[in-house]
Amino acid sequence: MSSITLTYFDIHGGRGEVARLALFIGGIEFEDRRVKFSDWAALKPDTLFGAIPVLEVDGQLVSQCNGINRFVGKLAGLYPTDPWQAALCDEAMDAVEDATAPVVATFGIKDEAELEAKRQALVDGPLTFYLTRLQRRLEAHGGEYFADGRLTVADLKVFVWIRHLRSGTLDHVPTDLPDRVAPRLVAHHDRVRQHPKIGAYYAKHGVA
Ligand SMILES: N[C@@H](CCC(=O)N[C@@H](CS)C(=O)NCC(=O)O)C(=O)O
Repeated sequence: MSSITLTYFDIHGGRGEVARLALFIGGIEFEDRRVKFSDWAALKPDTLFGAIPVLEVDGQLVSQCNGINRFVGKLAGLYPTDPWQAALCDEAMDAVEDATAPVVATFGIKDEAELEAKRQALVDGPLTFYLTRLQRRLEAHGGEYFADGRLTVADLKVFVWIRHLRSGTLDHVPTDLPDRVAPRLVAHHDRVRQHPKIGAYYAKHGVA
């Protein structure tokens, strides 16, 4: 039995959330090390690439969220063994990363008018684009799952992303954007949310 620690910010979302969910679904014991934003500056220089999530397995460290998702997905039985299905799973996870990068680039903009303009450009550009294209990929695979005809880490990744977009925590991004642009991704989100283990996970953390 390996000793596993996942280090990520103390939020119910973001790049570390998929691994937390996958480990929980797989019934794999791990230390959920949650970093407060106020503690981050002190910790950052000691991380592998100055960023989290970081996974520690039996004293060895690895970073990069989708690599971590693949690793824990394999442990938890949530990653395809078939190479083609694995590629489809990776495609969806990396598309979410592509969609996330320009949003992250707007974090820290202090000028409200500039932030509004940049977020509006995201809504009209990459966010609508990736929502539309991911919905198309979901439909191409039957409409229920992104790969392997079953729940994989790709479904968890898209679920966490859609939840974030609808959460209202991204100023100037309308919370109904996914509903308007990609209703099948919202239906997918709702289905994943109803998975008994996902329900149990958020009940445990007191999240609605
Ligand atoms: N390519 C990395 C990106 C990791 C990353 O940028 N993480 C963010 C949180 S989601 C972070 O650590 N931000 C704090 C910082 O860069 O100082 C991955 O996929 O894990």
